[in-house]
Amino acid sequence: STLPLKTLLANCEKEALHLSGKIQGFGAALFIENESLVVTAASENVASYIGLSVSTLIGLKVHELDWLPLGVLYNLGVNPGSRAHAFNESVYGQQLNFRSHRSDSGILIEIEPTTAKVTQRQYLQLKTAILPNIGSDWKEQDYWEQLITTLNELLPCERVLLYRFNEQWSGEVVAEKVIDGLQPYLKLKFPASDIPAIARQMYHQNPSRYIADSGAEPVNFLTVSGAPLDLTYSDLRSVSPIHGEYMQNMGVRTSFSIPIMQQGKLWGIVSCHHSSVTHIDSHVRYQAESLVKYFSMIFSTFQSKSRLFLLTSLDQEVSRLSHLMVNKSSDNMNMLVASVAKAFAAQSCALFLNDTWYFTADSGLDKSVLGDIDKCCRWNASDVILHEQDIRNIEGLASVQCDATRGIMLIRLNFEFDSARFYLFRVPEKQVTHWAGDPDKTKQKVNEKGVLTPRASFERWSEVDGEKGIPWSKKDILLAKKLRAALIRLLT
Ligand code: BLA
Repeated sequence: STLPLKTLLANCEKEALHLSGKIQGFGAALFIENESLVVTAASENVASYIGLSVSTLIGLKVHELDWLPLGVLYNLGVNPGSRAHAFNESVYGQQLNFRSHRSDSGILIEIEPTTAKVTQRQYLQLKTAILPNIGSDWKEQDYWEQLITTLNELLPCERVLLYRFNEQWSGEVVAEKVIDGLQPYLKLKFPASDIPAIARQMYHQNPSRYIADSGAEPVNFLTVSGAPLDLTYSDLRSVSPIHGEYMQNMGVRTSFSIPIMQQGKLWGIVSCHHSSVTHIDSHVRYQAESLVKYFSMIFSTFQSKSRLFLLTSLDQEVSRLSHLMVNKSSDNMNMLVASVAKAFAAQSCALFLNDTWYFTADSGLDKSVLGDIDKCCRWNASDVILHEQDIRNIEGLASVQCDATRGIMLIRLNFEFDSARFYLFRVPEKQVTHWAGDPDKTKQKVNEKGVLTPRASFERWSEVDGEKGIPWSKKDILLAKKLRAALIRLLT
């Protein structure tokens, strides 16, 4: 391609998903305008569900629809995106699920056939299954696996997986149930561009996304004005052609995904796949949504507990380390650098204090290299804590040739006078990332609209990097901040 990668990725973000002007054909929809209480839009297939054609329906007033539960829906539909106003009604002998989504301009009504019934008792069993038994001590992996196992019982899919986002929005499959004969995705990573921000944002508005058939022709949603209706809250919204292609490349015809929110942020998604077209009844979908919401709550409690536990253990660690600083004898300082290196899983540590350097012994740290690094970093205007997996990314240090100092963390204890600072170093280590297909977008094709097309292979593709130190974790950075705060008090 001739377009730069940045432009290609930006083009992926431009697709107005909510203005596709089409729906999926497993249901039908109509729209009643607020001001006039008149039907101003309907999907081309609406007659097959309620016996009225688009041309008959458009222009009708709400009271002329009183033989349908629509009037009721109109009065109830006050809660955008809510499932509270979804219910079944038999029309011409066919059991239909109706749901309404109210917006400022009017009310969107969606209709789809329904057969399945999940009983309260069955649902209670599923809810119980995702909770730890009294007395058991579940780790995060146990919570994840139990959720996926439970959903696998509810949903008629060949694959159910839990996908967790990382900070840069790429993600990893952390739990999976998949039938024999399909390639497992467990532990594989997927690049952020597989779910563009514009698609991730939709999960903040919708409790799930159901794609009934990635190969189906969409159905036109006709409006009086000719302008496409906003389908943000629609469960029937047509599938992005790019994503339809992605699914086909993956061998998936039906997919159903549910967001997992934590503290208002998209933490991950549950994704279910089937290789042939499989209908997932609206009631089963709502139950799955509800179960995942329930899980999100339970898991958020678990995460808070884990975080509290981590903070407490870091405080203990900091108190143990800072105790050595009470008496700044050189014995104590030598002990301190050794203990700090250990606490950070760093191979070496250096401390500059009162015009003196203290080093971890036998750690391969070259004092002249350290001098060069310090000359460059001590005035580096970044935050009080500076860290890199590869020291060569720091301006002025691109040519440092020393394995002992590849990963670096600088903790400035005393920023203003620049008189006290810690350096932590990690050696390069071989790190392997397993991707589902080569994530290098520059190798992918671009379509006629200048939009990147999805990759064709999801085969395990391993990226090996032996040049960097192990990444500095959130826990490392938190420890650095806490240690700094404790030591500063002892310096003044
Ligand atoms: C949507 N991409 C999605 C969705 C998922 C993924 C889950 C939401 C819709 C759904 O549930 O199917 C990706 N699905 C995954 C991943 C796994 C999975 C990572 O099961 C892991 C196992 N996609 C591309 C490129 C573009 C792109 C290059 O690969 C853009 C140029 C776009 N993805 C894209 C779009 C959507 C999407 C536009 C929204 C589709 C829609 O809602 O209609």
